[in-house]
Amino acid sequence: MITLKDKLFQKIQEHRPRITKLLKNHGDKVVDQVTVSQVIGGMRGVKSLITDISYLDPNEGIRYRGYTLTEVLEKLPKPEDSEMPYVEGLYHLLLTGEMPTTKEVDELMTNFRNRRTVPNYVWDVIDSFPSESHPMAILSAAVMSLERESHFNLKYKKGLNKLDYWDSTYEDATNLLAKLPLIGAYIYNKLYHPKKGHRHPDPNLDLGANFAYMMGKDKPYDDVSRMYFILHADHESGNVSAHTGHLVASSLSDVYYATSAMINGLAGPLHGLANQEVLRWLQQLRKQMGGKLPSEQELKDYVWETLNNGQVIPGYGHAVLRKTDPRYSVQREFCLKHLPEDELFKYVDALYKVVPDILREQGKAKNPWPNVDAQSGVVQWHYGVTQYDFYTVLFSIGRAFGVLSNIIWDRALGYPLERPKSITTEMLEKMVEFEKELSNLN
Ligand code: NMX
Ligand code: MLT
Repeated sequence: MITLKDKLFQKIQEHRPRITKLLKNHGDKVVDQVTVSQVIGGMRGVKSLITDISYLDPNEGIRYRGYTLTEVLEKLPKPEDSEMPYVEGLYHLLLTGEMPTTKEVDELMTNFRNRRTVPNYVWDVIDSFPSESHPMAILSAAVMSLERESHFNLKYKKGLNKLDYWDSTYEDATNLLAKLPLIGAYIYNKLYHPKKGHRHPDPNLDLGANFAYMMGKDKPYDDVSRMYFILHADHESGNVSAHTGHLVASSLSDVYYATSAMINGLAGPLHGLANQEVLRWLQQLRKQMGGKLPSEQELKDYVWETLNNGQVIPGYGHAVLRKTDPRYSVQREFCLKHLPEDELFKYVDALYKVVPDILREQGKAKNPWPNVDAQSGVVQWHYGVTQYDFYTVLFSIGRAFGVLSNIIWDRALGYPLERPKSITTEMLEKMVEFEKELSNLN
């Protein structure tokens, strides 16, 4: 049977001439122009990265390899009696652009199981952290400690042909992806259930179900995990975590360095940590309400109070999206089906009705609609994962699938070291002065 790696190699060979041709025949073609606002404003919207793993349309939301999230969730093979597909199948889709067959997913599950043993020194690293440490700091360090396992590094030192970089990168990436859920569950148990101890993985379970098992959660938490990892897997290449992973790997740092860096980027409240912030903000409101559901006016007052204090509304707004994030909608549908009476879900739903109008009225945010983080914590909370500091660890496990798929392809296509050019404020000032003088002359 043809393995995922064989199929990936076929795809790589098919793709390489496309990049060579673009560079050779059209290398000087202008793709985009850059304005002063973009130079100062975080390069927003500048088309200067390439990825084939996913694409984010501002109005439609994310597509993985051309498929909408609804299609991904419908078409990927699922375990029996489950609503959500195998995460292993997503990896196949992201890497090859093809929906896997059930047989291919079975093969990949075995492949993942064979790679998931975590060396004991990683548990020691995690155990050595004080219990007040943030789980994202622990996760980043745990991934970093695994760096000594890198095949890429070993081979590079021995002398590696550039055309073969992708191969050992694939090995490193797949090893890390198989281990990450175990590391996440270990951090959870260590920080929040130290007396229960750590469960060993169940060899019969797929990645999502095993994660639920190791977290000590019953059904449907397996589906929640699969849904969570799949929804967070990729958001094209410009977001902080994906971009950081790509940037670090572009210097040929191995995937352990790159993944640890991407985790660090995700740990900021404007990015992945927003899911934690949403829950913190909701709990504050809940406390203020003394247990009763807020009226529409009370909700509006709370939102305005946050804005008037110079803070952002967590879970709302986006650098690219201009509509409700489809990742929000998928989770909302899940909540409507499984937890329509959940108190926090009611809060979130009520906020959906008031926040966009308020943000529009305030007139600052370009996108007044909710993003993925507005819903995700509520689902976790409902199934007993109430330690919201942990939510971004879940985001990281999912995001690693997209970031690592990208890094494998970066290496396969020989993309170079990333090194944009910076200029000084004085240079910008001189540039605009010159433009002014020119227009005065005309
Ligand atoms: N609440 C209040 N103000 C906002 C919000 C919001 N949710 N979103 C944007 N703004 C403000 C923003 O702070 C900026 O203000 P100022 O001019 O004073 O600097 C202004 O609106 C213009 O910002 P935008 O161009 O609309 O947004 P930008 O692309 O700079 O930032 C986010 C995007 C996502 C960082 C921003 O919308 C935000 O801070 N949202 C809340 C945090 C959040 O939910 N982050 C998670 C994003 C998804 N993810 O998982 O990464
Ligand atoms: C993401 O999933 O990375 C976020 O929505 C942020 C982004 O795309 O900029």
